[in-house]
Amino acid sequence: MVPVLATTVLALLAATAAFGLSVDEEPHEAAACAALKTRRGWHTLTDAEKKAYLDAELCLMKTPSTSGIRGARTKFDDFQAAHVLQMEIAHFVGQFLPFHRLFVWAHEQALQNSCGYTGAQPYWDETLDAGAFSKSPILDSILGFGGDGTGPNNCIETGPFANYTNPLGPGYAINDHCIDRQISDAQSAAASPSVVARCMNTTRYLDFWPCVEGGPHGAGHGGIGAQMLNPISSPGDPLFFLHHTWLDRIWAQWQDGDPAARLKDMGGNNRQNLSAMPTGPFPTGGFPGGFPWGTVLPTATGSASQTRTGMPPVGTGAPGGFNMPGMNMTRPADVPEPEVVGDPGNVTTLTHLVYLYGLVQNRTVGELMDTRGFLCYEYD
Ligand SMILES: *[C@@H]1O[C@H](CO)[C@@H](O)[C@H](O)[C@H]1NC(C)=O
Ligand SMILES: *[C@@H]1O[C@H](CO)[C@@H](O)[C@H](O)[C@H]1NC(C)=O
Ligand SMILES: *[C@@H]1O[C@H](CO)[C@@H](O)[C@H](O)[C@H]1NC(C)=O
Ligand SMILES: *[C@@H]1O[C@H](CO)[C@@H](O)[C@H](O)[C@H]1NC(C)=O
Ligand SMILES: *[C@@H]1O[C@H](CO)[C@@H](O)[C@H](O)[C@H]1NC(C)=O
Ligand SMILES: *[C@@H]1O[C@H](CO)[C@@H](O)[C@H](O)[C@H]1NC(C)=O
Ligand SMILES: [Cu+2]
Repeated sequence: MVPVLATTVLALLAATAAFGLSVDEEPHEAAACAALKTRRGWHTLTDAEKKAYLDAELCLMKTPSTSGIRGARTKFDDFQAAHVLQMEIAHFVGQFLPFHRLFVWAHEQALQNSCGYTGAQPYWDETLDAGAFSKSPILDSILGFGGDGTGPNNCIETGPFANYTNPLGPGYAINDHCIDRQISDAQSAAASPSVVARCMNTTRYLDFWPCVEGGPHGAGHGGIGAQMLNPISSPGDPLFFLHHTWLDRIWAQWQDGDPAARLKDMGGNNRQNLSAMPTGPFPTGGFPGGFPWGTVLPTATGSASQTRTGMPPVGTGAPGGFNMPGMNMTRPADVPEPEVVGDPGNVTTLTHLVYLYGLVQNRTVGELMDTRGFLCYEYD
C-alpha cells in the first residue's frame, strides 16, 4: 500500500498546485484522473471479471462499517443506510440523476479501496432482459446475483448473497432480514429499448430526467421487486448498483449527444412535490400501476393534461411526495429531515450540494455533470 499512497500523495500535491484544491481532501479522491476507467455491461464481462465483482461485494458485506450511519453494520450497509437518510431529497427531484451518480461511484470507490477490486463498476443493460427479468443471466446462482425470492419472506436462497443478514429496511425500519426479491417480468417491460429511445429523444433535462425515473428506473425496481422496489431501502439488494449504473450510462450517453448544452443542463424541484413535477413524455409501467404518475402519460411531447390517477397517498415523511402502502415509508422521529443545501432557491442548480454523510466528500451537482472529471470513468 505504501507505494500507492506515496503516488497518491504526489498526485494530490500536483493537483493541489494545479487546481488549488484544499489539502484536507481525501487523498484517494483528489488524485487526478490519469486514465479513465471504462464501465462495461454485466453481460459482456468474462467469468473472472464477474467473480471479481461478486467477491468484492461479498468483501464489503464482511467488512465492518466505520461510518456510524444509522443502522449500518457493514460497509455494504453504509450505502443503503445513506440512501435511507437521503431518499426524500434524492427521488422525484432534480438531483435524482447526479445523486445516484455519486452514490454508485462511492460504492465503486469502496469496492476498490476497501476490497481491492481493480475493475470498474459494471452496469446491467436491462434492455437485454426487458420483459423477462426472471431469465436474465445476471441472476445466475454462481456467476450472478442469485435468483428470485422464495418462501413466505421472499428470501433469495441461491447465489453468493443468499445468507446475508441485511439490517435495514423495509423502508426506514431497522430490522434483520434476508435479501428478498419478488421478480415481475411484467414490471420489467419498461426497460425496453423503445422506452429508453423515448427518453434519449428528449432535449431538455427537465424532460429527460422524469422519463428515465418513471420508465427504465421504475422497470428495474419493479422488475426485481421486494426490497428493490422499496424507494428508501432498495440498495439492500446488490443489484441496485448495476441497475443505477445502467441509468447513469443512459444519462451519460444522453449528455454525449450534445455535450455543450447537456453537461450544464440541470433543473427540477429540490423537494418532492408531485404537483410541481415537470411534465414530460413519461413512459408507462415500471412500477405497479405506473409509478408514480398513474397509467396514462403517453404524449410525445409531454403535456399538462397528463393524469395522475392511482397516485399513492402522500406520506408524512415526504411532504407533497409519494408513499406506497406497506413499505414503511413514513420517516420516524429519529430520522432528521434531510437538508437541501447550495441552491439560491427551490430549484436544483449546478451549485446544489450532494452529500453522503462522509462516505465520500461532498460534491456539487456541477462537479458531477461530467463523468470524465474527478469521477474518472466513461461507458463502453
Ligand atoms: C447459505 O447457508 C446454507 C445453510 O447453512 C448453506 O448450505 C449455503 O452454502 C450458504 N450459501 C452461501 C452462499 O454462503
Ligand atoms: C415497519 O417497521 C417496523 C419497525 O420500525 C416493523 O416492526 C414493521 O414490521 C415494518 N413494517 C413492514 C411492513 O415491514
Ligand atoms: C422523437 O421525437 C420526434 C419529434 O418530437 C418524433 O417524431 C419521434 O417519433 C420521436 N422518436 C422516438 C423514438 O420517440
Ligand atoms: C407543490 O407544487 C404546487 C404547484 O407548483 C404548489 O402549488 C404547491 O404549493 C407546492 N407544494 C409545496 C409543499 O411546495
Ligand atoms: C420554497 O418552497 C417552500 C415550501 O416548500 C416555500 O415556503 C418557499 O417560499 C419557496 N421558496 C422560493 C424561493 O420559492
Ligand atoms: C457535507 O454537507 C453536509 C450537508 O450540508 C454537512 O452537514 C457536512 O458538514 C458537509 N461535510 C463537509 C466535510 O463539508
Ligand atoms: Cu435511489
